[in-house]
Amino acid sequence: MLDKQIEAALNGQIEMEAQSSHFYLGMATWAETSGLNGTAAFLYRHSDEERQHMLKLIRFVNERGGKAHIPMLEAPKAEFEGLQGVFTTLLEHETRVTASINEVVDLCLSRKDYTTHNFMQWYVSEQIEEEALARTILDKLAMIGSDSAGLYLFDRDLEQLDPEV
Ligand code: OFO
Repeated sequence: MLDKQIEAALNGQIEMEAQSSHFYLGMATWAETSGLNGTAAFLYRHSDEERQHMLKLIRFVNERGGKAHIPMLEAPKAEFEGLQGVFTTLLEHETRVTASINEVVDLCLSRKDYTTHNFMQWYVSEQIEEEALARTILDKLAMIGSDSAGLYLFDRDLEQLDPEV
């Protein structure tokens, strides 16, 4: 049976992953309507992957005798200050997600729930990759600046990039 405090923390994480998916959907829509189809494709895939992260948690909570709560979500941001604005917002959000995952891991250790601790390790590794990817994208954007040929190639490359590297 899942410890009640752990169950609440995992439900909080379900909300964060759902919110990530929702936020990235807002970014994808912005990109698609700004003529950035490669970026939109990347962000739609990212949004789908966040939904998978949420589902994985939902199934875990329910299978361990807890009850997953499907949260109400905050409306995603619809306007951005260009691609820099999108990926800065994304990195800030992912940093919050990482902090939240670390809190769940801490709680697992203090409650001696090694099963959930083990399950959460996948999320710990995933966060390292997601933050690194967002930083690489921001570095590339800083290099490109306002060069339109560079932005065209950046958008085209993002179409092929897997958010779950
Ligand atoms: Fe679920 O990895 Fe981002 O938020």
